[in-house]
Amino acid sequence: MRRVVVTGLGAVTPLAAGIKQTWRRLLDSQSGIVSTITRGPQFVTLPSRVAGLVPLGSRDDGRWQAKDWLPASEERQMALFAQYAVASAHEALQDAGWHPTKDEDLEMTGVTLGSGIGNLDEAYSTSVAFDRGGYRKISPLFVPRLLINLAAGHVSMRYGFKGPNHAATTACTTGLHAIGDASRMIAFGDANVMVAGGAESCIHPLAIAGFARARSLSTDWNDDPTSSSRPFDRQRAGFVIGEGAGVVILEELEHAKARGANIYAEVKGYGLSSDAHHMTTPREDGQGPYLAMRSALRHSQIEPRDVDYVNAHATSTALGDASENKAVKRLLLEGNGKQKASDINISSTKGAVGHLLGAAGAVEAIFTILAIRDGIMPPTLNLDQPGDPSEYFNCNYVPKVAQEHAVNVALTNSFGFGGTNASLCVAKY
Ligand SMILES: *[C@@H]1O[C@H](CO)[C@@H](O)[C@H](O)[C@H]1NC(C)=O
Ligand SMILES: CC(=O)N[C@H]1CO[C@H](CO)[C@@H](O)[C@@H]1O
Repeated sequence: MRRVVVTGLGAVTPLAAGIKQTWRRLLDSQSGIVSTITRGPQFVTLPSRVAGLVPLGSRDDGRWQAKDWLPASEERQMALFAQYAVASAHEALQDAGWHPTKDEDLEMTGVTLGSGIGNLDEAYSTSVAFDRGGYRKISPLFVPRLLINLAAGHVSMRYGFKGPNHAATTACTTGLHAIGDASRMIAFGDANVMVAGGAESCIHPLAIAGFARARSLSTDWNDDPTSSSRPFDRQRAGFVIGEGAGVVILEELEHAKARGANIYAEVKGYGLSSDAHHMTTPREDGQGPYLAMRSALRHSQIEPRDVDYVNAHATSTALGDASENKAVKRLLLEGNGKQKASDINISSTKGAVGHLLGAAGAVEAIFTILAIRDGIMPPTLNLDQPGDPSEYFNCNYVPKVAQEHAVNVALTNSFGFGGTNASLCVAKY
């Protein structure tokens, strides 16, 4: 079996544009959640008025302005989610030092980069323009800016990568599916190097209205944005929508060693499952997440007791966090697992960045990889008091402050609407 390692990281998140600043701010317990009411009159009318927004400004300050990352011509052609993806891919490729020019290298380098929602802004504004002005109002760039797989397309065009080009779209599992699938493509021999991740930017009143109607969003903390995303906390009351992108460079182990690449971690296993239950609500017993994690560990040939850290999907919803908690405890305590719940170390970084939907799995995989590299577990912000006793939140959730602890093996989870669940197992190489 060909082994797969991680050799580069890149991200744009509500904490910063760039992974170094994002990680530093996360470990400093800072929050990227802000109020949306300055973004326009429609935002003010919505029940949820908080979001994880990518901070605007110059790249030197860890902030986002497209011109620091892309030429103006490309910026015009691309949706914002694709811009975040291309910027993150650029950062990750630089980090990996992978700049191939030979045909055989270009043919063995591929891209899997998805998004959950895509360019809602464009669909909305073009619909309105078409309704008012008809055919002459439609931009020739409408379709290229709309399509979800164009983020992957732009990355391959920019660098000439001729290997697999793929875009998963599995709601909030997208980013993790992209990385897991890419690791399989390398293991199977379709590519030696894969640029893999997810991107999202749909902080549009229509998206917020839709998620609010589905009763998924936090509405209780509009006046106190940094407190609004509170995974596992007793007062959690819905997720906070966020935007950004995460991209990792995955590489076949011998290929990475031969070129002396810096190896962050190894992808050991990947599990996928489905709830087969309901469109938006999880099964209470956490059957879906349990199956995904169990299969990730089985592929990894790693015992539950050897898992040092879990980066939870936990989005700060009442049902979702409780069902994942149940699943994690069931898996890690069963058989020859850990002795007791308090031996389980698990945190949700969504307290700091909110829920990045299609980008969440990729950004959180990066946090998990950095936890392994640095021997530090990122905190769950706003965890004042774990949920009520009947929820049995009795693990170590790394409340509020990062904890230093060697992490050799970690799981990172992502679950999406439609009942799709995935888990990735990464380990120190
Ligand atoms: C959980 O983390 C703490 C440090 O915060 C550490 O003392 C403990 O050993 C960890 N538990 C496991 C099972 O790794
Ligand atoms: C049991 C469970 O949580 N499964 C879920 C997988 O992911 C989504 C979102 O949390 C749910 O809709 C599924 O039911």
